[in-house]
Amino acid sequence: MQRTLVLLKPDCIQRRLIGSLIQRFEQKGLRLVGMKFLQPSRELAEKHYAVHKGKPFYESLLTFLTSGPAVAIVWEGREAVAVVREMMGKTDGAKSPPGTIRGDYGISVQNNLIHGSDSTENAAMEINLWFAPNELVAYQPVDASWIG
Ligand code: DAT
Ligand code: MG
Repeated sequence: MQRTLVLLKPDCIQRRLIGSLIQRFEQKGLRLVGMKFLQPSRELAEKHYAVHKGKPFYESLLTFLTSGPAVAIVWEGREAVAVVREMMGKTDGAKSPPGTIRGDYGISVQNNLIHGSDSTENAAMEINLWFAPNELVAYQPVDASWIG
């Protein structure tokens, strides 16, 4: 079973899309392991997007991620990293096909509603960055044998 980190970014919260996005992942069969609503600090945003430091959009990206509250979620499931990335669509909302989250709700590159880890290694790092171990809840879903 894989775990992945999802962030519902400040535009998602301001546009009141939290429930719509969470519903998609629930319905897909991913199981909720951790969830928190928080105001990301500059320090946390810098660590989260360290890989993009030096790029032209870096400063603007940090300003955006710290511009308001966000929701951090850990989802678990079979192939969770790839499943979430597929459901998100492409980075640019304008190029994301209908049916994907960014394709259905956005047209911006930067304000693209959601972050999802892009590898199992980065997922582990990002989960560790946004959550303390005791904020992740292990349990046995009663429908596990049906969901796969
Ligand atoms: P993704 O979020 O699809 O994994 P990424 O990791 O390459 O994309 O970039 C992180 C975020 O940075 C992305 O969600 C939006 C922003 N970003 C990426 N490329 C950009 C660009 N060319 N101009 C403005 N913002 C950009
Ligand atoms: Mg990325």
